[in-house]
Amino acid sequence: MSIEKKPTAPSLEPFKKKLEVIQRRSFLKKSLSIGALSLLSGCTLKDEDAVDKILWAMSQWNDRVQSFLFSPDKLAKTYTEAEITNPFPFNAYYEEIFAPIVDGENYRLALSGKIEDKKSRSLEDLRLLPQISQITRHVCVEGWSAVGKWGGVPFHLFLQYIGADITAKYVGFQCADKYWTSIDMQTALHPQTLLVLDFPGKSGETKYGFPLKVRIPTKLGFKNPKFVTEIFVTNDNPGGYWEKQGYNWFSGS
Ligand SMILES: Nc1nc2c(c(=O)[nH]1)N[C@H]1C(S)=C(S)[C@@H](COP(=O)(O)O)O[C@H]1N2
Ligand SMILES: [Mo]
Repeated sequence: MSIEKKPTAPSLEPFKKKLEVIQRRSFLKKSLSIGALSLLSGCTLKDEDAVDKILWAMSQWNDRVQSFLFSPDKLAKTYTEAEITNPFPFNAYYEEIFAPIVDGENYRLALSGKIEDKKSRSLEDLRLLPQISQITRHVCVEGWSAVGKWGGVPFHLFLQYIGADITAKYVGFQCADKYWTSIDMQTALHPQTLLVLDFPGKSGETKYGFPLKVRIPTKLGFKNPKFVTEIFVTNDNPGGYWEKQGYNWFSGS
């Protein structure tokens, strides 16, 4: 697997249709009356809950279609140092001043689920593994994107190192704030998916996810967990913070 290989198509293209789908869905949610949705779905819907169920079902259909289209060989475009966005934007479901500050010295990454070696790992342990750096574009559904540089351990190597069951369907991430998200195993094994130890911004800046983040350039921004405290491997879809509120789970290529 070559990490250096450059893709032939511009990376934003594959995102565009999916972004439209997500935007259309949030538009639907705001504008469609319960009555109209009842007509569309052919059932009688009485409350907001029922509307959510229909949207959720639509999203799962979408996931199936997208996972069918997913090509494990497709690489996200990489950029040059000169193209890096500076300063890199901060985003979270809260204001910047509330970003958690995790003590790196006492940090231990918890491992659970279908993993052979569940011993928790310190930052020192993780630093012993092979590392690469990568300059890619982060695309947020809120309508902005930015080019950033992240360094760390290729995630497929990490999964191998901890003896993860790669026949399992999902990898989930729990974070130091109340955030969580999850990805399919194929994406977890993608050559550009990175267990991030080196972040954008000035040295000592923690808001971009210190001490651990997972960078997935083939996925939308919200699928890229920051301040990761636990990684788990499972066959039950763990969903996620935004996914639970209706964002499309697959959200990527
Ligand atoms: N722990 C955690 N991870 C998170 C989020 C969050 O609120 N908490 N927000 C997500 C969203 S929506 C985006 S766009 C990116 C923002 O990352 P950045 O601050 O490095 O730009 O983080 C993602 N990962
Ligand atoms: Mo985002």
